[in-house]
Amino acid sequence: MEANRYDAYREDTAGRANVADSPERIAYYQDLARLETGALWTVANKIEPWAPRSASVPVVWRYQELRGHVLRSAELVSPEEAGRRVIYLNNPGRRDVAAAVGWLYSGLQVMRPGELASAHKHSHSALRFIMEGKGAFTVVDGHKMTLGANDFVLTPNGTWHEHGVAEDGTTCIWQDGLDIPLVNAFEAGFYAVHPDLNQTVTHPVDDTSALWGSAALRPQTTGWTKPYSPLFKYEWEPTYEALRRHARVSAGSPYDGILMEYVNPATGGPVMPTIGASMQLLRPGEHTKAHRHTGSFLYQVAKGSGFSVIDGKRYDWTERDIFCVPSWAVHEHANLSSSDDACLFCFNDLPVMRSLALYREEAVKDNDGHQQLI
Ligand code: 1HN
Repeated sequence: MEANRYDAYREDTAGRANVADSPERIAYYQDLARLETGALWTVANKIEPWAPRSASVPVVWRYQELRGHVLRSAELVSPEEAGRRVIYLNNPGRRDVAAAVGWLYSGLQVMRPGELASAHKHSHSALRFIMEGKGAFTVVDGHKMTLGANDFVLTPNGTWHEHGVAEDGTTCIWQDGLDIPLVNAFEAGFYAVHPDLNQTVTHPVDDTSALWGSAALRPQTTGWTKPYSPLFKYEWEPTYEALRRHARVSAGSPYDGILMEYVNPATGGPVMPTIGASMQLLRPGEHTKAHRHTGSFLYQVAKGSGFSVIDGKRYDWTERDIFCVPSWAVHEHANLSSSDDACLFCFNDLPVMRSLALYREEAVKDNDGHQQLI
């Protein structure tokens, strides 16, 4: 790892709290505790670490292990009973707040043909990434979006949203991603059920793609001022095509391969104020160099198979698996196929890290930029 002044003094207590206990001091701490106070030097080294120490651990949620259980939920409970029929991902280090990684929540939601979940809104921002099935749709503030595999759809903070699957569709499974732990940590969560339980579709189906979906052209007349992307749906085909076209003329990043962020077409900024998302293409045989940065990242394998090395440990993945990279964990990704691309969908809290000036990044310099396996 690159020499880092935040790491370099890790073993050194000079300049940091180093106060030995004595009977007199312990009695003093007890006096303070009775007054709901404490001496900073007893906790300073813990509450101000040299560098981020994530409570989240790297995890791979394997789709082949989970899929049957997700489908079984559709036999056990109805959308009417459950509100949303979701199996959520529980990071072993963050069970207290139902987080998949850091301050991000995620789950797998299933709906059968003809089912419709009621409309609600909340101050949590949400997204879906479609895993399988035909005929799924989401309605966001009266805009209906039809959804297929690898499509990505937003239900931003404060928008009415509901989901369903057409009568002639098939059972659909998608990944939900929300900022629930973050918003709840800020104690800013609100939730409301739609007064009519379901919305009226007030716009032509898939109109946001027609209005906003021309990648390099921004429409003049829409007057969009909300803090999230007006393009609620990002389809797989143009996303994959954009990555492949980019790869033809660019080497991309040594750390990420070809990575493109989904953007708000009105601003060029992230899709939502608290959650960013990207799709990344690893060329056949590509193995990226290792780096680490702040922010929490949840990946879904949209295509192909490979592995990631996270804090020195190898995690293999294949299509539809979900895995996380906690803040400041060193990571590198590899595409195991010598003939086909691998694509990783990712959502993250980068907009929060960046807007609060907390983003920091560094590369692994030794060992030719790769981690030694432990
Ligand atoms: C939500 O609105 C959905 O709309 C799914 O499908 C999962 C988990 C917590 C809070 C809101 C959805 C959710 C959620």
